[in-house]
Amino acid sequence: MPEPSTPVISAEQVSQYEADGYLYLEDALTPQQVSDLRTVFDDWAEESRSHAGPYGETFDGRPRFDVEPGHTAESPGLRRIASPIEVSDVYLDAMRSNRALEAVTQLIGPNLRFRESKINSKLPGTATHLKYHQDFPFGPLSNDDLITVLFHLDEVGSDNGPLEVVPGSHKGPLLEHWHDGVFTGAVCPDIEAKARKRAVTCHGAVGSAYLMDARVLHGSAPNLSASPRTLFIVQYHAEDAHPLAPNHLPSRFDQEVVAGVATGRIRTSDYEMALPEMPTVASFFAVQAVKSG
Ligand SMILES: O=C(O)CCC(=O)C(=O)O
Repeated sequence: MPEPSTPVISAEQVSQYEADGYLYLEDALTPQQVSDLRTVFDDWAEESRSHAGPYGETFDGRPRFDVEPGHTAESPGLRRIASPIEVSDVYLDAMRSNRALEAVTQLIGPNLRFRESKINSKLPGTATHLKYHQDFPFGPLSNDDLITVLFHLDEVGSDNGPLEVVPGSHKGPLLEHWHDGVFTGAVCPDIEAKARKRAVTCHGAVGSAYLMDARVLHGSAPNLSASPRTLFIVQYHAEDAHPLAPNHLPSRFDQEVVAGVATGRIRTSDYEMALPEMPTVASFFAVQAVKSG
């Protein structure tokens, strides 16, 4: 790891993050990390061929490996791996040590905790997409210094289902993710339609990452190409932000201090929102599909 005196991001990049709510970081992972992470993922994708539906088990008893409807041995649709750090030391080590984590210390302070991790995979020809949402309403904390880091394990272009973000939306309100008494995990269609007009697509090289404020409105389209799109996604938050709702991607590493020290303090920020609902299915891909049509 570079010395603290060697900042990973410049003052301009910090200002850009504050204005837009997200930042692109090259070389967030080393080539060796990418290669190791990919090898483990490819084995999991291969293994998924022998399962007809979601399988494996997480900390809270839900399936760890989620496959999309239509998944078959011939045409596998592995779309989500919950908490891969619990079943792979390669993923655990990458969560604990990467350049994006150092950049996060520059953005929200030196003391950080880990919150959750997952892999979102869009294999070629799969239909899974993500409706627009903010991450914070899924897992409120006492303050909103929560950053989602999306690591690219594949090159991401405009047609393999890139992340779409709405610049500046982190400065707007926390939006409603409950509709007609149901936690859909998505904003309402009207808000999504307007947001899409302002959204930018997040392309990137293998090993790069996007750092995204958890209040940023975002989603992503299906993969229409012959190239996979695999993201390793990790959330880090300020050490003095304490959870106010159960973690929907729980793991035994939840709340691990991954940078700096434990201060024993609580800091609050001023916001109001509805409590989220814990999913009973394998992932929020399924929640969004079932509950918002
Ligand atoms: O996979 C993606 O493109 C977006 C990830 C995301 O927004 C999520 O999983 O909450």
